[in-house]
Amino acid sequence: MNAYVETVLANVKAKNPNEPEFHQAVEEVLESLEVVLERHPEYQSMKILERMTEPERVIMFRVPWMDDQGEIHINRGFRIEMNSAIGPYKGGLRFHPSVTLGILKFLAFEQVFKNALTTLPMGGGKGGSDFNPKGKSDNEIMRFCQSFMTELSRHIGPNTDVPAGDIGVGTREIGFLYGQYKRIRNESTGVLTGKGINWGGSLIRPEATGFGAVYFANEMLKTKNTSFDEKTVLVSGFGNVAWGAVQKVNDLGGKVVTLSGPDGFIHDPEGVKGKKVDFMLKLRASNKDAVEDYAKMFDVQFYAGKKPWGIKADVALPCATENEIYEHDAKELVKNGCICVCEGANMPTTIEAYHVFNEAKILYAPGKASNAGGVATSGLEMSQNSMRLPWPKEEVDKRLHEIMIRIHSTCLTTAEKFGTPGNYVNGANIAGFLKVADAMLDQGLV
Ligand code: NDP
Ligand code: 2IT
Repeated sequence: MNAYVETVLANVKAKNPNEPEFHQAVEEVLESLEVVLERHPEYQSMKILERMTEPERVIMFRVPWMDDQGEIHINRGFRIEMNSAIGPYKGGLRFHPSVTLGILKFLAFEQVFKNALTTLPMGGGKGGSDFNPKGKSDNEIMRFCQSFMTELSRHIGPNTDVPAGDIGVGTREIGFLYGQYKRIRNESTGVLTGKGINWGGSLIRPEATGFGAVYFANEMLKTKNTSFDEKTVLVSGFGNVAWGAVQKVNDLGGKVVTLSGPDGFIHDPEGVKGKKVDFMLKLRASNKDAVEDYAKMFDVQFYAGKKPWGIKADVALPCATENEIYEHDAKELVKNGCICVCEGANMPTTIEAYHVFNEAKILYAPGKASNAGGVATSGLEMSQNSMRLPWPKEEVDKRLHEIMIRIHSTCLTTAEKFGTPGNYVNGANIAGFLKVADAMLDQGLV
């Protein structure tokens, strides 16, 4: 690492103790930027890295709510408004007991580069709460969402900050949040994305992250003159992103043989198709936090406490959460002949595991490029809301597909231009960085 990058990283670690995921995300980006900084000393003299690693604003708040038995609970709510150089803060809300300030800062940091890659005018943000939806009733979830939005509403707006879903936040939660925002502000502005179709949502948004990741992976496979046809595919997670990815792999002739949850993974050699795909929605809505029910329902093998990376396959699509592919998993995937790893989740691969893929020269795409289809379609939802005109499904899907193809080629041309052809990590980090950094330079000391 060059001395400037090392100093910036050391300062980030010192100023943000106990935030290992944030350190990891920053390190991965900075690793890619050394060659950019050599060619463009102005980014160093203008302290762009120091600015980008400091959120524009962090909001932390109390979320009191009452359960069905009348007991009071207090959770912590957050919104990280990371960077607004190219548009309003944009990014999801995560409700999961593992949520901390550091996790949301890593996600907000990634979101800045991802949103820049979409080519749409969106800055980066992220928020959420350590609230655990597991085992909660619909009424409890509603009361929590209403309390959360009562505070958040004063900080967001269609031209300021536009939240959406992430882990634990789907259309049901967005509905409760949106309803409360409307009551407080008396405005029907599309201030959240991922809304229901009848109240301002966009067709294809629920599927978009998974569809987009598979469109991206398909472009990667094309560079090796191959396709999804007859490929065996490992998917992790069983949530929104995994569900979209499974559908699109099936459309393109591939076969998904695994799904996973916090409890373990299922192996379905016949493929997750037809009514099994619909069953994924039931699993997600059950608030049970487990994938084992799939194995019971369809009589397939369940591996408790394990991840799916040891199963032989051609393609891996990690779609659950961060840091789920470690160095030994990466070695296993390579050993078993996997030719392409394309991230649906945010930062599922550790830096050491990424180095394994890089050395083995297999296709590997980081989430900030390959899962950008979700937020891109959120951007398209914002456009439709502003026009007050919904687009048909085909129109949204076509735009999503075009955006993913464009992100893919931007990654490859940028990687090539900066001396590491075929390296999607460098391509994504550098292209996203240049757009945001130049916007910041244009706007003075911001
Ligand atoms: P969902 O809540 O729909 O699904 C998340 C999945 O990951 C579930 O299977 C969930 O199980 C599992 N999971 C969550 N936390 C853990 C954990 N600590 N250990 C193991 N498994 C876990 O979320 P999404 O599908 O929306 O999100 C999945 C990933 O994709 C995340 O990394 C998210 O940041 C990313 N992403 C999401 C986008 C979107 O539009 N929704 C866009 C781009 C990226 P359970 O919830 O039952 O614990
Ligand atoms: O990580 C992500 O890109 C998301 N959770 C989607 C964000 C959005 O604003 O649609």
